[in-house]
Amino acid sequence: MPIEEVESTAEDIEEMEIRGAATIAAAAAEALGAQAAASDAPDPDAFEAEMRRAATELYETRPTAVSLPNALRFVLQGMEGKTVEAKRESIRSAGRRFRNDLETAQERLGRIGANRLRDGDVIMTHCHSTDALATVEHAVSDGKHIEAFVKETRPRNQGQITASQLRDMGVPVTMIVDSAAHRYLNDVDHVLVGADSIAADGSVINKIGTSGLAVNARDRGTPIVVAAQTLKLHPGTLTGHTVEIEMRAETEVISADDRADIGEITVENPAFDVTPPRHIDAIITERGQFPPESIVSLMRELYGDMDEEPWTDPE
Ligand code: RI2
Repeated sequence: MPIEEVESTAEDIEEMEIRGAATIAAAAAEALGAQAAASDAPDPDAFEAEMRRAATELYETRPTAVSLPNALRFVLQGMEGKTVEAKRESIRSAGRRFRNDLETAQERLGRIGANRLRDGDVIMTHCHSTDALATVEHAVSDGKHIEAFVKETRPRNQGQITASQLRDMGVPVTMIVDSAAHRYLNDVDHVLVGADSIAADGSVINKIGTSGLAVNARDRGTPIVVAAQTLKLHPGTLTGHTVEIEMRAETEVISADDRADIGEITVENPAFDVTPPRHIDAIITERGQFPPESIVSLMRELYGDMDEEPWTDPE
Protein backbone atom coordinates (compact mmCIF):
# COMPACT_ATOMS: atom_id res chain seq x y z
CA MET A 1 0.00 0.00 0.00
CA PRO A 2 2.34 2.80 -1.08
CA ILE A 3 0.98 6.28 -0.37
CA GLU A 4 3.15 8.23 -2.80
CA GLU A 5 0.32 10.51 -3.89
CA VAL A 6 0.05 12.10 -0.46
CA GLU A 7 3.73 12.05 0.45
CA SER A 8 4.75 14.95 -1.78
CA THR A 9 1.78 17.05 -0.63
CA ALA A 10 2.63 16.29 3.00
CA GLU A 11 6.21 17.39 2.39
CA ASP A 12 5.10 20.61 0.66
CA ILE A 13 2.79 21.46 3.56
CA GLU A 14 5.55 20.80 6.10
CA GLU A 15 8.04 22.94 4.16
CA MET A 16 5.36 25.64 3.66
CA GLU A 17 5.59 25.38 -0.13
CA ILE A 18 1.86 24.93 0.33
CA ARG A 19 0.68 27.30 3.08
CA GLY A 20 -2.30 29.26 4.35
CA ALA A 21 -5.04 27.41 6.18
CA ALA A 22 -7.58 27.20 3.33
CA THR A 23 -4.94 26.31 0.73
CA ILE A 24 -3.57 23.54 2.97
CA ALA A 25 -7.10 22.12 3.38
CA ALA A 26 -7.74 22.13 -0.37
CA ALA A 27 -4.40 20.47 -1.09
CA ALA A 28 -5.02 17.77 1.53
CA ALA A 29 -8.46 16.97 0.10
CA GLU A 30 -6.99 16.81 -3.40
CA ALA A 31 -4.16 14.53 -2.24
CA LEU A 32 -6.60 12.08 -0.63
CA GLY A 33 -8.56 12.02 -3.90
CA ALA A 34 -5.37 11.38 -5.89
CA GLN A 35 -4.38 8.61 -3.50
CA ALA A 36 -7.80 6.99 -3.88
CA ALA A 37 -7.51 7.20 -7.67
CA ALA A 38 -4.04 5.60 -7.69
CA SER A 39 -4.70 2.96 -5.04
CA ASP A 40 -4.18 -0.69 -5.96
CA ALA A 41 -5.63 -1.96 -2.68
CA PRO A 42 -6.87 -5.54 -3.19
CA ASP A 43 -10.00 -5.30 -1.04
CA PRO A 44 -12.22 -2.73 0.72
CA ASP A 45 -10.57 -3.14 4.14
CA ALA A 46 -7.11 -2.59 2.68
CA PHE A 47 -8.42 0.46 0.81
CA GLU A 48 -9.85 1.97 4.00
CA ALA A 49 -6.61 1.30 5.88
CA GLU A 50 -4.65 2.99 3.09
CA MET A 51 -6.91 6.05 3.22
CA ARG A 52 -6.54 6.29 7.00
CA ARG A 53 -2.77 6.04 6.70
CA ALA A 54 -2.74 8.72 3.99
CA ALA A 55 -4.87 11.02 6.16
CA THR A 56 -2.57 10.45 9.15
CA GLU A 57 0.48 11.36 7.06
CA LEU A 58 -1.18 14.64 6.04
CA TYR A 59 -2.54 15.32 9.54
CA GLU A 60 0.90 15.12 11.10
CA THR A 61 2.45 17.84 8.94
CA ARG A 62 1.35 21.02 10.75
CA PRO A 63 -0.50 21.01 14.06
CA THR A 64 -2.21 24.41 14.39
CA ALA A 65 -4.44 25.06 11.37
CA VAL A 66 -7.61 23.06 12.06
CA SER A 67 -8.70 23.36 8.42
CA LEU A 68 -6.39 20.42 7.77
CA PRO A 69 -8.09 17.85 10.07
CA ASN A 70 -11.49 19.35 9.17
CA ALA A 71 -10.74 18.66 5.49
CA LEU A 72 -9.50 15.13 6.17
CA ARG A 73 -12.58 14.37 8.26
CA PHE A 74 -14.93 15.66 5.58
CA VAL A 75 -13.35 13.51 2.88
CA LEU A 76 -13.00 10.35 4.99
CA GLN A 77 -16.56 10.60 6.26
CA GLY A 78 -17.70 10.79 2.64
CA MET A 79 -16.29 7.31 2.01
CA GLU A 80 -19.12 4.84 1.32
CA GLY A 81 -19.98 1.68 -0.61
CA LYS A 82 -18.97 -1.94 -0.21
CA THR A 83 -16.42 -2.34 -3.01
CA VAL A 84 -13.03 -0.74 -3.60
CA GLU A 85 -14.45 0.96 -6.70
CA ALA A 86 -17.38 2.44 -4.79
CA LYS A 87 -15.15 3.64 -1.96
CA ARG A 88 -12.65 5.10 -4.42
CA GLU A 89 -15.34 7.05 -6.24
CA SER A 90 -16.93 8.32 -3.03
CA ILE A 91 -13.57 9.62 -1.72
CA ARG A 92 -12.87 11.36 -5.00
CA SER A 93 -16.26 12.98 -5.14
CA ALA A 94 -16.08 14.02 -1.43
CA GLY A 95 -12.73 15.69 -2.23
CA ARG A 96 -14.24 17.56 -5.18
CA ARG A 97 -17.26 18.59 -3.09
CA PHE A 98 -14.98 19.81 -0.30
CA ARG A 99 -12.92 22.01 -2.62
CA ASN A 100 -16.01 23.35 -4.26
CA ASP A 101 -17.61 24.20 -0.87
CA LEU A 102 -14.41 25.91 0.18
CA GLU A 103 -14.46 28.21 -2.85
CA THR A 104 -18.14 28.99 -2.38
CA ALA A 105 -17.58 29.72 1.33
CA GLN A 106 -14.73 32.11 0.59
CA GLU A 107 -16.80 33.88 -2.02
CA ARG A 108 -19.71 34.31 0.44
CA LEU A 109 -17.40 35.39 3.25
CA GLY A 110 -15.81 37.92 0.92
CA ARG A 111 -19.17 39.43 0.05
CA ILE A 112 -20.19 39.67 3.72
CA GLY A 113 -16.83 41.11 4.82
CA ALA A 114 -16.92 43.71 2.04
CA ASN A 115 -20.00 45.26 3.68
CA ARG A 116 -17.84 46.33 6.61
CA LEU A 117 -15.43 48.22 4.38
CA ARG A 118 -16.46 51.71 3.28
CA ASP A 119 -15.23 53.73 0.35
CA GLY A 120 -11.92 55.37 1.37
CA ASP A 121 -11.14 52.96 4.23
CA VAL A 122 -7.59 52.08 5.21
CA ILE A 123 -6.83 48.59 6.48
CA MET A 124 -3.83 47.05 8.21
CA THR A 125 -2.99 43.40 7.47
CA HIS A 126 -0.84 40.79 9.16
CA CYS A 127 0.61 37.76 7.34
CA HIS A 128 -1.28 36.52 4.25
CA SER A 129 -4.84 35.25 4.40
CA THR A 130 -6.95 34.37 1.38
CA ASP A 131 -10.11 34.79 3.50
CA ALA A 132 -9.09 38.32 4.55
CA LEU A 133 -8.14 39.28 0.99
CA ALA A 134 -11.47 37.96 -0.34
CA THR A 135 -13.23 40.73 1.63
CA VAL A 136 -10.97 43.40 0.09
CA GLU A 137 -11.40 41.95 -3.39
CA HIS A 138 -15.19 42.19 -3.10
CA ALA A 139 -15.04 45.73 -1.70
CA VAL A 140 -12.81 46.81 -4.58
CA SER A 141 -15.04 45.18 -7.18
CA ASP A 142 -17.98 47.04 -5.59
CA GLY A 143 -16.10 50.21 -6.59
CA LYS A 144 -14.73 51.14 -3.14
CA HIS A 145 -11.30 52.72 -2.82
CA ILE A 146 -9.31 50.83 -0.18
CA GLU A 147 -5.73 51.45 0.96
CA ALA A 148 -3.55 49.15 3.03
CA PHE A 149 -0.73 49.13 5.54
CA VAL A 150 0.86 45.71 5.17
CA LYS A 151 3.01 44.35 8.01
CA GLU A 152 5.94 42.37 6.67
CA THR A 153 5.33 39.54 9.19
CA ARG A 154 8.64 38.14 10.29
CA PRO A 155 10.14 35.61 10.14
CA ARG A 156 8.85 34.42 6.73
CA ASN A 157 7.68 37.81 5.42
CA GLN A 158 4.33 36.59 4.09
CA GLY A 159 3.32 40.27 4.08
CA GLN A 160 5.05 40.40 0.70
CA ILE A 161 2.50 37.96 -0.74
CA THR A 162 -0.30 40.13 0.66
CA ALA A 163 1.31 43.28 -0.79
CA SER A 164 1.63 41.71 -4.20
CA GLN A 165 -1.98 40.44 -4.27
CA LEU A 166 -3.34 43.79 -3.05
CA ARG A 167 -1.37 45.56 -5.79
CA ASP A 168 -2.92 43.18 -8.34
CA MET A 169 -6.32 44.41 -7.10
CA GLY A 170 -5.15 48.02 -7.55
CA VAL A 171 -4.97 48.72 -3.78
CA PRO A 172 -2.26 51.24 -2.80
CA VAL A 173 0.07 49.51 -0.30
CA THR A 174 2.40 50.86 2.36
CA MET A 175 4.71 48.14 3.67
CA ILE A 176 5.87 48.49 7.28
CA VAL A 177 8.03 46.43 9.62
CA ASP A 178 6.05 44.64 12.31
CA SER A 179 7.20 46.90 15.10
CA ALA A 180 5.89 50.01 13.28
CA ALA A 181 2.25 48.93 13.62
CA HIS A 182 1.41 51.04 16.67
CA ARG A 183 2.70 54.18 15.00
CA TYR A 184 0.32 53.82 12.04
CA LEU A 185 -2.80 52.48 13.73
CA ASN A 186 -4.27 56.00 14.08
CA ASP A 187 -4.39 56.14 10.27
CA VAL A 188 -6.20 52.82 9.98
CA ASP A 189 -9.96 52.07 9.98
CA HIS A 190 -9.76 48.28 10.42
CA VAL A 191 -7.13 45.72 11.28
CA LEU A 192 -8.03 42.79 9.04
CA VAL A 193 -6.52 39.34 9.64
CA GLY A 194 -7.29 35.69 8.94
CA ALA A 195 -7.21 32.72 11.31
CA ASP A 196 -5.70 29.27 11.47
CA SER A 197 -8.03 28.08 14.22
CA ILE A 198 -10.85 29.54 16.29
CA ALA A 199 -11.51 28.11 19.73
CA ALA A 200 -14.92 27.58 21.33
CA ASP A 201 -14.46 30.62 23.61
CA GLY A 202 -13.89 32.86 20.55
CA SER A 203 -10.10 33.05 20.87
CA VAL A 204 -8.39 33.39 17.51
CA ILE A 205 -5.20 31.48 16.75
CA ASN A 206 -3.35 33.22 13.95
CA LYS A 207 0.16 34.06 12.78
CA ILE A 208 2.54 35.10 15.55
CA GLY A 209 2.20 38.81 16.20
CA THR A 210 -1.58 38.94 15.82
CA SER A 211 -2.21 39.14 19.57
CA GLY A 212 0.23 42.04 20.03
CA LEU A 213 -1.32 43.81 17.05
CA ALA A 214 -4.78 43.34 18.58
CA VAL A 215 -3.64 44.84 21.90
CA ASN A 216 -2.19 47.81 20.01
CA ALA A 217 -5.39 48.17 17.99
CA ARG A 218 -7.47 48.20 21.21
CA ASP A 219 -5.16 50.87 22.63
CA ARG A 220 -5.76 53.04 19.55
CA GLY A 221 -9.48 52.23 19.32
CA THR A 222 -9.06 50.59 15.92
CA PRO A 223 -11.46 47.67 15.27
CA ILE A 224 -9.90 44.26 14.68
CA VAL A 225 -11.77 42.01 12.28
CA VAL A 226 -11.04 38.33 11.65
CA ALA A 227 -12.04 36.78 8.30
CA ALA A 228 -12.33 33.02 8.72
CA GLN A 229 -14.50 30.41 7.06
CA THR A 230 -16.26 27.97 9.39
CA LEU A 231 -13.59 25.49 8.31
CA LYS A 232 -11.35 27.31 10.83
CA LEU A 233 -13.59 26.46 13.79
CA HIS A 234 -11.76 24.00 16.02
CA PRO A 235 -14.23 21.30 17.12
CA GLY A 236 -11.81 19.76 19.64
CA THR A 237 -12.04 22.91 21.76
CA LEU A 238 -15.72 22.08 22.41
CA THR A 239 -14.53 19.13 24.46
CA GLY A 240 -11.76 20.89 26.34
CA HIS A 241 -8.80 20.33 24.01
CA THR A 242 -6.41 23.21 23.48
CA VAL A 243 -4.88 24.22 20.16
CA GLU A 244 -1.28 23.17 19.75
CA ILE A 245 1.01 26.03 18.72
CA GLU A 246 3.50 24.98 16.05
CA MET A 247 7.15 25.66 16.86
CA ARG A 248 9.25 26.06 13.72
CA ALA A 249 12.96 25.91 12.91
CA GLU A 250 15.29 28.37 14.65
CA THR A 251 16.98 29.04 11.29
CA GLU A 252 13.84 30.89 10.16
CA VAL A 253 14.74 33.51 12.79
CA ILE A 254 18.53 33.71 12.53
CA SER A 255 21.05 32.10 10.21
CA ALA A 256 23.42 29.51 11.66
CA ASP A 257 26.40 31.79 10.90
CA ASP A 258 24.94 34.87 12.60
CA ARG A 259 23.99 32.77 15.55
CA ALA A 260 27.48 31.32 15.86
CA ASP A 261 28.91 34.88 15.81
CA ILE A 262 26.70 35.89 18.72
CA GLY A 263 27.54 32.95 20.94
CA GLU A 264 25.41 30.92 23.31
CA ILE A 265 21.73 31.96 22.93
CA THR A 266 18.32 30.30 22.92
CA VAL A 267 16.09 30.92 19.91
CA GLU A 268 12.33 30.29 19.93
CA ASN A 269 10.13 30.41 16.85
CA PRO A 270 6.43 29.92 17.59
CA ALA A 271 4.44 30.22 14.34
CA PHE A 272 1.16 31.30 15.94
CA ASP A 273 -0.33 33.02 18.96
CA VAL A 274 -3.70 33.30 20.67
CA THR A 275 -5.76 36.50 20.64
CA PRO A 276 -8.48 36.47 23.31
CA PRO A 277 -12.05 37.33 22.31
CA ARG A 278 -12.02 40.61 24.26
CA HIS A 279 -9.53 42.02 21.72
CA ILE A 280 -11.58 41.08 18.66
CA ASP A 281 -14.52 43.05 17.29
CA ALA A 282 -15.96 40.56 14.80
CA ILE A 283 -15.40 37.21 13.14
CA ILE A 284 -16.62 37.12 9.56
CA THR A 285 -17.61 33.72 8.21
CA GLU A 286 -19.60 32.55 5.19
CA ARG A 287 -22.53 32.20 7.61
CA GLY A 288 -22.42 35.87 8.59
CA GLN A 289 -20.61 38.10 11.03
CA PHE A 290 -20.32 36.99 14.67
CA PRO A 291 -19.10 38.57 17.89
CA PRO A 292 -16.31 36.19 19.00
CA GLU A 293 -18.15 35.13 22.17
CA SER A 294 -21.09 33.74 20.16
CA ILE A 295 -19.06 31.64 17.73
CA VAL A 296 -19.55 28.63 20.00
CA SER A 297 -23.20 28.26 18.94
CA LEU A 298 -22.18 28.04 15.28
CA MET A 299 -19.45 25.56 16.23
CA ARG A 300 -21.98 23.32 18.03
CA GLU A 301 -24.36 23.47 15.09
CA LEU A 302 -21.70 22.52 12.54
CA TYR A 303 -19.41 20.20 14.48
CA GLY A 304 -21.50 19.18 17.53
CA ASP A 305 -21.39 15.42 17.21
CA MET A 306 -18.66 14.20 15.02
CA ASP A 307 -15.96 11.61 15.15
CA GLU A 308 -12.95 13.80 15.92
CA GLU A 309 -10.23 11.64 14.34
CA PRO A 310 -11.73 9.16 11.84
CA TRP A 311 -8.21 8.40 10.53
CA THR A 312 -7.23 6.54 13.71
CA ASP A 313 -7.43 2.78 13.34
CA PRO A 314 -10.73 1.53 14.86
CA GLU A 315 -9.02 -1.66 16.18
P1 RI2 B 1 -6.25 31.59 4.78
C1 RI2 B 1 -1.63 31.44 7.56
O1 RI2 B 1 -0.75 30.55 8.22
C2 RI2 B 1 -1.77 32.77 8.25
O2 RI2 B 1 -1.64 32.69 9.65
C3 RI2 B 1 -3.17 33.16 7.82
O3 RI2 B 1 -3.76 34.18 8.62
C4 RI2 B 1 -3.91 31.84 7.93
O4 RI2 B 1 -2.95 30.87 7.47
C5 RI2 B 1 -5.20 31.73 7.19
O5 RI2 B 1 -5.00 31.74 5.80
P2 RI2 B 1 0.59 29.95 7.49
O6 RI2 B 1 0.14 28.72 6.73
O7 RI2 B 1 -6.88 30.26 5.04
O8 RI2 B 1 1.19 31.03 6.63
O9 RI2 B 1 -7.21 32.71 5.09
O10 RI2 B 1 1.50 29.58 8.64
O11 RI2 B 1 -5.63 31.71 3.41
